[in-house]
Amino acid sequence: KLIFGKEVMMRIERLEKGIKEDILRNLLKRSPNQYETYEKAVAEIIEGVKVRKDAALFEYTKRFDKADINRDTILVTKEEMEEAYNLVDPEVVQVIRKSAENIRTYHEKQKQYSWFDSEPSGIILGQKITPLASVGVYVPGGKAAYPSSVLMNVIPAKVAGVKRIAMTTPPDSEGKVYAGTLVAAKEAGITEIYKVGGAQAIAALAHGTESIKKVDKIVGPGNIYVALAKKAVYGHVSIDSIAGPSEILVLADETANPRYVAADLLSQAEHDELASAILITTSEELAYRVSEEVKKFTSVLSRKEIIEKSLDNYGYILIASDMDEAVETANEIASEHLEILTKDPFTLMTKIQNAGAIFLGEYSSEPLGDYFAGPNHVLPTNGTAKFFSPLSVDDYIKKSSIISYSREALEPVYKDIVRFAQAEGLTAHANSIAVRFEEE
Ligand code: HSO
Ligand code: ZN
Repeated sequence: KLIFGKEVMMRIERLEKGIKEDILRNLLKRSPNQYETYEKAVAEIIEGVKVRKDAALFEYTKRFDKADINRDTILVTKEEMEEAYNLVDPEVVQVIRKSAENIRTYHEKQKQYSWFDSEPSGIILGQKITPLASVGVYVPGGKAAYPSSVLMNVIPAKVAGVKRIAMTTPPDSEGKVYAGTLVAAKEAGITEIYKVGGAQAIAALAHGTESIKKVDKIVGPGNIYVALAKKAVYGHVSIDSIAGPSEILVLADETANPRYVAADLLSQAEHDELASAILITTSEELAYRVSEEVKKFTSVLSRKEIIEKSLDNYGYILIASDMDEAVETANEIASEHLEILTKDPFTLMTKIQNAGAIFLGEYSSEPLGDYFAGPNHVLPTNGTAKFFSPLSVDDYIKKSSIISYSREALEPVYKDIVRFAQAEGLTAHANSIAVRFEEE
């Protein structure tokens, strides 16, 4: 693309009506939709594991991961865990530890507690919080395995009080799993780790096999097979929401540092060719300077090819006529990550309705949240921040309602309830209340 005779990497556009609609439509294209081609294969794998259990699980692992796994080798051993610690740089282990601590501290604050309200009349109402008994965490293999994501998925479950947390991750052809995954798992506090991946791992977690006991909920990112398998077992077990490609939206005025803005956009563009990086600014000058900085940085970044593709497909620099227009557009896009780099970010933040995580001020670049600050980096993508929240302790608990009335509390209202039940034509309901006030 040429702008004023200079080649730039990111298109710059004025935020006009038509443009906005085009962008929103383009962004939605990123959600995986060619499901049909994989659905049949996934259904077969799930059925195979459901019926033939371990035998099918090991066969699929041989077929898809080229690894020989059996009942004796499926579980990661103490020795393998030690070996993993030898493979990971001790300084990285230290950072993982510090980060885990911050994640724990943050999520502790999300904890909900059971409550009971009692009235003198003899009414006790309440809500009992119970952690899920067992959770399965899926961790992708090889290139897509992020130790930070292991922490983000496991620690809230630990904080919630989940007793059994099982992890599955695909082995390489030698039957080994990624050392970073193992170290992060151990630091997060889990050791039940199975060397299986793909739809077959999801099927095993959902239905159980001789080697892997069934869980109540499955979380964690994966490729399309894993995502579809999770969808297919939903209802039989619970699942988390299906993660889409990463997104960043930066809201900036003329006070923002263009180098920082460019660097932050690139941080998410490097994730994936389908990732999206958008700047919305009220400053035309900033727009052009960011575009130049993006180009400079990209030429020296290791994931240059991915960045070029993602910016080409889903990168935008948009010039808004004022901040209100910028904020309105940001709310419509409902980005996974939103950075506010303006004079007074906290005031602007109060106008943000839709965003997975909001980063304020020039020292709060997005990777701070990916790795370290403590809030979860598993966030709603693809516009779903309009109705979904970050992964949290809430995802690992459930609630039961508590109801208790004394005779004295029920007597003055029992006829009302009987009437309500009769109005619905449910005489057994009415009787179950009335019987308590009949003379014997
Ligand atoms: N930004 C990603 C998470 C991540 N970043 C892991 C680095 N490692 C979630 O959108
Ligand atoms: Zn990231």
